[in-house]
Amino acid sequence: AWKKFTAQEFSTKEEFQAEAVRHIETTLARSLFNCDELAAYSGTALAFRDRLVIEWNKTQQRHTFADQKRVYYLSLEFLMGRALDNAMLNVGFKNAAKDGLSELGFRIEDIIKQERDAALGNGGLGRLAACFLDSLASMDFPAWGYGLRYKYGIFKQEIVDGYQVEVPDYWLDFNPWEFPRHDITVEIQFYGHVRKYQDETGKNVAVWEGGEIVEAVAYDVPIPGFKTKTTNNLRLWSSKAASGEFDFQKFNRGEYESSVADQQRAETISAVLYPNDNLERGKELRLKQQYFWVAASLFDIVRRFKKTKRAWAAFPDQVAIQLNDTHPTLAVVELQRILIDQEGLEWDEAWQIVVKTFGYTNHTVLPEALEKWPVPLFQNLLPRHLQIIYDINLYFLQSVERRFPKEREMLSRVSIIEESQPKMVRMAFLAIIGSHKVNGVAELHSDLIKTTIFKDFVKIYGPDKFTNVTNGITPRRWLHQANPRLCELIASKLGGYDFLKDLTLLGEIERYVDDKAFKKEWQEIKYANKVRLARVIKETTGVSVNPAALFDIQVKRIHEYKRQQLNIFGVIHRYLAIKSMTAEERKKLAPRVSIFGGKAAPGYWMAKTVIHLINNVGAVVNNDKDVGDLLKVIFLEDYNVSKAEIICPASDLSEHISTAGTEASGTSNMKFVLNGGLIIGTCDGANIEITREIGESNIFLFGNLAEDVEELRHHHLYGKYELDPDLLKVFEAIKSGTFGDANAFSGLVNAIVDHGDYYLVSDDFHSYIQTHDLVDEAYKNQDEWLTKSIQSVARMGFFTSDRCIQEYADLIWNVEPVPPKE
Ligand code: 26V
Repeated sequence: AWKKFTAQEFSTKEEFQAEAVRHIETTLARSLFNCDELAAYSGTALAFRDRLVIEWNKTQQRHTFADQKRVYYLSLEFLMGRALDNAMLNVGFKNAAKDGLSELGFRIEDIIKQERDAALGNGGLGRLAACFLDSLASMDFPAWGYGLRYKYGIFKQEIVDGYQVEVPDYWLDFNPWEFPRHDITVEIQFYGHVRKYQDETGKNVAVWEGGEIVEAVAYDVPIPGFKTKTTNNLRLWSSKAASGEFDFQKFNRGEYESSVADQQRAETISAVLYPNDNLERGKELRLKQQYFWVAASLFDIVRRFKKTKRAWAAFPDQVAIQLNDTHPTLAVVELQRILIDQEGLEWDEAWQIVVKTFGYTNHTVLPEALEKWPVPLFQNLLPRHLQIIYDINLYFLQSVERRFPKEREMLSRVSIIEESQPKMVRMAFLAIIGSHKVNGVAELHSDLIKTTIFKDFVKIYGPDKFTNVTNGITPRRWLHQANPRLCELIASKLGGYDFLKDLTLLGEIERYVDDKAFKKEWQEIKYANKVRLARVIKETTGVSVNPAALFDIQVKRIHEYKRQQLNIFGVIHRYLAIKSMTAEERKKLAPRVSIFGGKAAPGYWMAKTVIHLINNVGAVVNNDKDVGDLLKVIFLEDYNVSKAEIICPASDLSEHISTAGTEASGTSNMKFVLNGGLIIGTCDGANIEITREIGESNIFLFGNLAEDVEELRHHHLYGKYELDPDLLKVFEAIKSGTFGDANAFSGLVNAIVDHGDYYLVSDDFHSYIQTHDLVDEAYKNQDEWLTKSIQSVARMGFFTSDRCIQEYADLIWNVEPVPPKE
């Protein structure tokens, strides 16, 4: 019999040191005499990893025995950031590590910084998936994430002479958080053809033959819950050449070069994350990534289900699959294919199972972001799937025709196949038809999809198929980890850290809005967080900023709809105003630091121009003696999750200023408010619900409403309209070369002047400037500002991702937690 083995469970600093040192000396084969920060990181990570792995194994065993319904979250992006601090805080014993490291001559903050970000995502959508994993584990749900193990995550951004330069992010050098499962592989087929025939019983049979095979290898990442032993699994698939006989034959024929080339081609599938956020380009490799990942994941899920030896009809009682946007929509087709082609189910029986299994979350209404694939490309890469899509479409359109015989024009509008040249497969429609629930990510957004892009489907299916789950964020990373001092202050008043598991408990701190000592400490913590950010700004840009100035921050992907251009035009307006002031007038002004950060998609010229302009404005303003501390303009390079952890706690004001109706939710708005920052924003996405929760007096709203956007756009194109005079002055300054070569920015200006100002920058400019003046006034009264800050934090309970996950569990998945027996 095997001896029961227990890994060393440290709880004191000495025990931690023993474990870390053992790993440094044996696992890493390094001598303690040349133990640098990277080695200390590795030893620390491995010591905590051991603890994680034990609970991870137990959790998986427990979930298997419990034999309850599991959730599978399919996402092409998981923007995880660093894992060590999260592991230490979720598992506990961070203090043991801190003291242990300190004795060895290291500061824990420096050690944590050694880790590379796991940046397998573009922005909000990928970070949401990461927050959801944290909540699922913290709430004891039996849940797995499925994604792709990109060799290169989102590129690193460097700023050279004011321009964005992209550098590859090779992050896998040393990654202690992943476990390769070389025994868990799936063969994935591409290309080939379909042979159809009738078998001896007269049944129609389709066989997908030929083509090529690529192998998927599983890499598992443990996801620890907070204050629970539940440790869930994130399974990422990596591609490699199939190790079957095929390439051996080639090899034996002496085709060494081409067999190596085949291998390279196979590995290309999981090589790189597509860096476009909200732009679909219809590249074959992207469709290959999608099918590769979906087919491997479904094979895995089906294999697990089959071990329970249940009838197929029970599949939706055991399995809930959530589609994070349309990227995994092929899963709908793949499950239908498995059921009818491989398991021999009848079409209708199979289709019922499919629809009960899937839920689809929409994350955007921008038309250029909606996925469509050319039929010829599909036909070539996935011939059997295209046939099944045609059948799904046929049965769907037949039912629509029966129910709405008088509305024949509706058929072409709702068809999965767009009758264009070439024909296109509309993935969102396929996702709706293949799911039992469709949700948007904030109230306005969920209403908009029902009245615009999916209007016909609401008529067809009724309103109950469509629902809303407003996004949320995990307070573990975005408060506990990012802002330990604020967290500690709150815990001291609430008598512990329970609020990190039930964020509505934050409401209790509102009792302290008039407590002078509390307020003072609140203010000091914000100041300290600003000092911390100012240090990063100095180190990375060389610019000194005054931590007493108002920190005004906009960090997110650069996109025209998010309107960083509105922000920088506003900054220029402020600069021009300062220049024209007398010394007396300047004295009355509140000093400001305008901070920007975010990546532009490499092919998105307009977004790159915005970055260029911000940097050029900074170069002028930051060196203007007339301006001094009154205004500084900073572009922080390479905005990512770990930078966000420093930035969010350091804002006085953050900007969420998208054209109304374009930002599905936004989630950084929640991170900033949770850390005591106020918001300037439009009536868009989750800003609306944030306002409802924290109160109108605690937010600076401005601009046109979503309901007015269509008419304004029409007016720009066909009516007579004049641009905002203050904005025109800003354009004059740009055109006169104040911020360098005017030609460089003519496209940006002309989009507004000549091309209809699609994002309504001019329409909102006046209201934006006026609202910033209100901000200045409000900031002068620090006591009231602090009241707003405290009240806002107290009322943010709704925006925990735990609440979202509970809503998904109740409304969409119908799953229960499987808590550990203590
Ligand atoms: C993503 C990609 C990735 C690369 C290839 C092409 C492509 C095309 C479309 C998309 C969809 C992006 C949708 C998205 O990121 N939406 C964001 O989702 C956040 C979480 O729900 C939400 O907070 C943001 O408002 C929304 O923009």
